[in-house]
Amino acid sequence: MIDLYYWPTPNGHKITIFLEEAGLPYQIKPVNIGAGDQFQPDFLKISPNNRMPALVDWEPADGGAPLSIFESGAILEYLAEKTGKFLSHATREKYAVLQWLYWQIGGLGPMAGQNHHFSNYAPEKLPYAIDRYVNETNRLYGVLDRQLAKMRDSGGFIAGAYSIADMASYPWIVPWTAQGQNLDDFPDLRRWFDTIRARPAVERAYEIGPKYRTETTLSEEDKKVLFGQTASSTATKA
Ligand SMILES: N[C@@H](CCC(=O)N[C@@H](CS)C(=O)NCC(=O)O)C(=O)O
Repeated sequence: MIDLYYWPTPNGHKITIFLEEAGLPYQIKPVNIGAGDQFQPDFLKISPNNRMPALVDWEPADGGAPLSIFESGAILEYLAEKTGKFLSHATREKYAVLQWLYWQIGGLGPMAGQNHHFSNYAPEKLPYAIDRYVNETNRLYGVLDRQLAKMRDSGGFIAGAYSIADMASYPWIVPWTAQGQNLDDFPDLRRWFDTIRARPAVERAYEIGPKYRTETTLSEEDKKVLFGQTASSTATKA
């Protein structure tokens, strides 16, 4: 059995998509990040960066003691290796996927995340910051669209076959309106997005969120917990 420490955000959805696609049994351990659950000492033992998702596999692939992992990319890679699904063992195919997985983790996620922050949550509307991240998100959408155009006749997904690279990027395209983007400007991204959205496992993954969180925007209390964290403020909470 796998315990998934989860809250319905783009990074959380990545892992429920994988688990639903692979049909692995799992139980959700909700981490209400607006209420500060990510600072609970037991959670910090698993995820020292006070971020979800995190995972504990009670029956790990190596047969050893329970294994905990934080960072969504590492979790996706682990689950893919454990199940033999959505990531090839063959060197070229494997790195075709991993380069795009890391592109999402290091590029699309952080840039779109800052876009959400400055466009939707920052108390001041700072045009320079908003333009910077809306434009960078736009550039990354263009990169992804061109890659998907190349793959149109060889599987249609980011690295050809459906993989953990697609599962990582898809949840960050879902809020495209809030990111100031127009999906219709990116025809291959639109095709890919509609294909993934229609997958039954993805539909199931997105049905989990509202069981834990009905509000889709952050309250003022949530913002106080989430924004302005420093080394000393998070250390005292731990
Ligand atoms: N690079 C991390 C990012 C995880 C992340 O930023 N999680 C956010 C929610 S999407 C979180 O837990 N935030 C809690 C906080 O800011 O204290 C990953 O890919 O797992």
